[in-house]
Amino acid sequence: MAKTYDPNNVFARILRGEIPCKKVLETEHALAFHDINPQAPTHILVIPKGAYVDMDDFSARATEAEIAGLFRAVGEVARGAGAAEPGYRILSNCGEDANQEVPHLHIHVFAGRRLGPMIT
Ligand code: D5M
Repeated sequence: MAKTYDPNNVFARILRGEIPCKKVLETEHALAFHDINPQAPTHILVIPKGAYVDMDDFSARATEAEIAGLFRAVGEVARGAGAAEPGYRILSNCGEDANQEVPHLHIHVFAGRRLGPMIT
């Protein structure tokens, strides 16, 4: 069953310009901004401009252009943050078991320190 998108979630409001963000990059299909509660020296969120709840929803419904646009933006952000060397981590929480807080797909980009082992 398709997930219902809440148009008043915080990232939808950022996309509409109703609340501010510290913007890193904006393209036709994606917006990147600094996480309000950073878990690493660099912690950026990259989101699609379309209304998608999570990776399940996005991978099922998004157009090829939206998918390419989001992942090009993730790559550009990670490189632009100077994160490509010596490394970075990308992560996306999906649903309750992953503790997804904001129901608009977002890709976390972490960099700038030695990251711990993968959390499961
Ligand atoms: O992560 C949701 C992330 O969203 C969490 O790291 C805080 C961040 N967040 C919440 N509100 C804002 C605003 N207003 N600006 C920037 N970042 C924000 P999740 O994967 O859903 O647990």
